[in-house]
Amino acid sequence: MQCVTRETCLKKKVLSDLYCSEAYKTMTGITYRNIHYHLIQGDITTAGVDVVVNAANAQLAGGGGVDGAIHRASGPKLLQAGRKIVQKHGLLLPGQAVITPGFNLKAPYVIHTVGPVWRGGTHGEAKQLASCYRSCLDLAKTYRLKSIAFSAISCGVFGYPKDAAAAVSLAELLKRGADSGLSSISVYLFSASIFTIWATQFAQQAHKVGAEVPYQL
Ligand code: AR6
Repeated sequence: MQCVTRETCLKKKVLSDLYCSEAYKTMTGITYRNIHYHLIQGDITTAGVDVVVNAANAQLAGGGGVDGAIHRASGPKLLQAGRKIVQKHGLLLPGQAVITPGFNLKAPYVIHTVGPVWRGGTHGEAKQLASCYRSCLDLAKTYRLKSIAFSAISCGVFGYPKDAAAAVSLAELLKRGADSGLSSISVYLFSASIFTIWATQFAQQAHKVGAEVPYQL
C-alpha cells in the first residue's frame, strides 16, 4: 500500500498537515456537521493533533498495546501524572476519562479512557464504550481543543469484537461530535485488517445519519 502524499491530500481538499504525514498508509474521511472525520491507518503516537486518546487501564499504570506505545513516546512523566490522578481520585471506571499533558509526544495532551472488557455483550459493554467517547469529547470541549485522535478503545486485549466496537464508537462520534467544539476527529487504526473493518462501519454509520459517502485515499 502506498503512503498518502501531500499532493493527494490537497487534491482531496484535506488541507491540514495532519493528513499529509507519511506516517500512515491509508485514510478515509467525511465532513459532517462542519467536522472533519477521518479513519487513519497508522501509529497514533505520530498524530499531529491537540490530543491523542489512550486506551488505558484503571490504574493509569501503562501497559501493552497503544497504552505502551503512548507511554514510550511520551516518557516517564506520563506515568507520574497518571499516578497522581489515581492517588487523588481513585481508579478509573470503564467509560471515564482524564486528561494529562503529552510531555514528549507531538500532541500536547493525552486523554486516558478505560474501555470495557468484553464479556459477551450483555454486561453493558456498548454503553460503557459509548461513554468513553462521550467523556473524551467532553474533556476536549472543556479544554477548547480543536483536533483529537482516538485509538480503537477495547479492540485489543479487552477483546471487544472490532466491527461491533466500530459501530458503537462511530455512531457516538457522529452523534456527539458537533457539540464538542472540535473541528477534526480521527481514529487511528493500527493494522490494515482493523482499518478495513472500521472503514466498512464508517460507511454504514455515515449513511445512517445522512452524511456524505466517505472518500478513500
Ligand atoms: N497506534 C494506534 N493503535 C495502536 C497502537 C498504536 N501505536 N498500538 C496498538 N494499537 P489495546 P484495549 C491498537 O490492547 O483493548 C493495555 O495494556 C491495537 O492494535 O491497546 O482497550 C492497557 O493498559 C488495538 O486495535 O487496548 C489496558 O490494560 C487498539 O490499539 C488494556 O491494554 C486497542 O488495543 C486496554 O485494552
